[in-house]
Amino acid sequence: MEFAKKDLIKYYVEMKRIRLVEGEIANNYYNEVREMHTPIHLYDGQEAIAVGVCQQLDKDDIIFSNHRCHGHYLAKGGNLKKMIAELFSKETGCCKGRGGSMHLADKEAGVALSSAIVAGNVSIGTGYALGLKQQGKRNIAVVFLGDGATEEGSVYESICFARLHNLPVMYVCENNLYAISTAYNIREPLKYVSDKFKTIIETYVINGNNIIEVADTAVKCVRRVREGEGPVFIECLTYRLRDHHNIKTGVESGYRTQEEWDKWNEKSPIKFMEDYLLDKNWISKQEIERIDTELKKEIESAFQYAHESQLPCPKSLFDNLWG
Ligand SMILES: Cc1ncc(C[n+]2csc(CCOP(=O)(O)OP(=O)(O)O)c2C)c(N)n1
Ligand SMILES: [Mg+2]
Repeated sequence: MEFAKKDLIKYYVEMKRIRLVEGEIANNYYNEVREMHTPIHLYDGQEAIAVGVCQQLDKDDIIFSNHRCHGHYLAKGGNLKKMIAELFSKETGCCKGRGGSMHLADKEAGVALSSAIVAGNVSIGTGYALGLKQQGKRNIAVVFLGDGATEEGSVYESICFARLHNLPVMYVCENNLYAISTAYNIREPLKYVSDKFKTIIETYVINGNNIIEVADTAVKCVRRVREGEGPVFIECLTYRLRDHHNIKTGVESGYRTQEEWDKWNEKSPIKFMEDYLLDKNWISKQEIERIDTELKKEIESAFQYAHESQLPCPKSLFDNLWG
C-alpha cells in the first residue's frame, strides 16, 4: 500500500516523540533527587512497531501492553503528563501513582492495561476479545508481547482459544532477540517465534524497524480481524537499543557485542524514516530541528507537571485497590 507524505511525516514525528520521551526519562532517572522509584524498560529502537500498528487503530480499539509499555501507551494516544507523573509516583499519574512505569493505562485512549507479569496481558486481551465478539462490537483487541513472553504456556493456550472462537484479536510480537540477557537463538530451536504458532493462526514475519512495512501489514491485519476473518500473529523483527531495564546499552554487561549493537543502531527505525523522508525531499534538516524543538517543549512541560504534582496522601493508601 502507498502511504501519503503527510502520513509518513506523522509516523516519523510520533516515533521521534517516543524516542525523545525515553531519552528524557533516561536523563532524569539517576538525578540527585531520585524522583522515579520505578524500574524502567525503555523502548528505544522499537518505535516503528508501536506507531506503525497504533496508527491503524480506531480510538475505541483496545491495546494490552507489557512491561516495555511507554511506546505502546504514547502511540495509542495515552496522556504524556499522566505517564510522567506515574513514573514519579504522583497522585496525578495515570494510575494515581500506585503503578509506576510498568502499569500504564488510559481508558479514554484505549490503553486497557500494561502488565509486569510477562504474558499476563495475553490471556486478558484474548478474554477481552471474546467479550467484544459476544457483544457484537466492531472494535478489536491488540496484544503486544515480547519474544520471551511466547515461552509462557498461557500464550499457546490463548492463541488456540482465539483461533477456535475466531476472536477479534491481533497479537503483535516484538522479537527484539533477547529476554533480559538471554539471546533468542540459545533459547529457541526454531528460526522465528511465529514458527511455533503457524499451524494454529495466520502468522506474518516482518521487518519491525521499517515503519512502512509495519503499517502496511497492520492495515491488512486490522481489516481482516475487524471483518471477523480470525485472529492474527504478527512477528516484528527488531532490537532494543537500551539494556533490559536500565539506561545503558547492554554491551557493558557482556551479553552482547558492540559490533552487534552498532549494526542494529544503523538500522534504527527513526534513522530509516529520516533518511527516507530526506531522500524524497519530503522534509528538510531545518524541519527536523523544528519538530525536535516542539517535542522537547511538550516533554519538558510534562516533566514540570510531574515534578510539581503531589505525592498521594498516606491516608489514601488503600483507595482504588481491588482484589
Ligand atoms: C511471569 C514472569 N516471569 C518472569 C519475569 C521476569 N521478566 C521480566 S521481563 C522478562 C523478559 C521478557 O522478555 P520479552 O518478552 O522478550 O520482552 P522484552 O523485555 O525483550 O521486551 C522477564 C523474564 C516476569 N516479570 N514475569
Ligand atoms: Mg525480547
